Amino acid sequence: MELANVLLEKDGKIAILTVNRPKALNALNADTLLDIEKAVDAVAADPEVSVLVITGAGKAFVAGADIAFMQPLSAMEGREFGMLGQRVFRKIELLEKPSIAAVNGFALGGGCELAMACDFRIASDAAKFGQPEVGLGITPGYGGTQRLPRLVGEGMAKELCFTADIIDANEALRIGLVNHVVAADELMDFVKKVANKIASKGQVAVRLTKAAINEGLQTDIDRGMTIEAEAFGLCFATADQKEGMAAFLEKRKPEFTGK
Ligand code: DAK
Repeated sequence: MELANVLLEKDGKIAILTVNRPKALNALNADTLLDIEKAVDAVAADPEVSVLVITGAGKAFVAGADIAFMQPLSAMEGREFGMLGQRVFRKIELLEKPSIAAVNGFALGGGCELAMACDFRIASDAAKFGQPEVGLGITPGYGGTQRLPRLVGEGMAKELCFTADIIDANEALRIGLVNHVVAADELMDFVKKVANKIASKGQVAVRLTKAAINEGLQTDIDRGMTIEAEAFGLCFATADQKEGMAAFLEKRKPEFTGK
């Protein structure tokens, strides 16, 4: 697959999507968003891939939506650009495989929002996060007003969005925006270790767990418990459940097939 603004590589069961416009700090224009979408579609359709990792080329993860691209847009074009980004980010969020953002540098505006569309984030110690939109006279538009408060709480999200402050990786760790901070030259190895650990488990169970958490967060606890019970029940129709429990009882490692 030929993609001009994105690299897509496979390393065993992991797909690594690298946003690759380093001269513009990987800023997202429409073509880049469309390339990300094609790459995510390819990952969704590839039975050999269990985990998606998203990172950026050079010193940025993604420095936001492309300001030069957006500046001349009409209201209707702006709406279309907004809907494109929301569609791509939602596709990542709903992907039936876990996704990890390997945040190697600036994750600002749409870049922070792209990282938040992933299931969780692991940052290098060089990473920086922020929602600088109000400084440009716009609101966060790719989920910043929705995903950030769900992740870090209302007050912290409001402060970050209202002030447009840029925070470093350790502050992002402190407020729960990222799960780990590692040295820059160890980032990809660390992320791959976590991804491989996930890939070694029963993939139907991982997928159902992701869906249950995502759906449960949008609903009340009673409905959430029903979603959980349905997911749990469904596992008993899988070969992975038979294998996982048999392997435990036989004191051996399970050999999951994802079926
Ligand atoms: N867009 C376009 N170009 C960018 C860019 C961006 N977001 N960020 C950096 N670049 C370009 C710079 O213009 C520069 O290009 P040249 O001058 O070399 O041609 C090159 O990348 C290198 O950047 P700097 O020279 O500025 O590098 P520094 O290390 O000095 O500074 C920085 C790094 C990340 C602090 C700085 O580049 C910066 O502040 N960048 C802008 C960050 C920003 O404000 N990002 C948020 C963008 S707003 C919507 C939904 C979502 C959105 C919009 C609409 N709808 C629903 C409609 C999202 C909005 C955003 O993300």
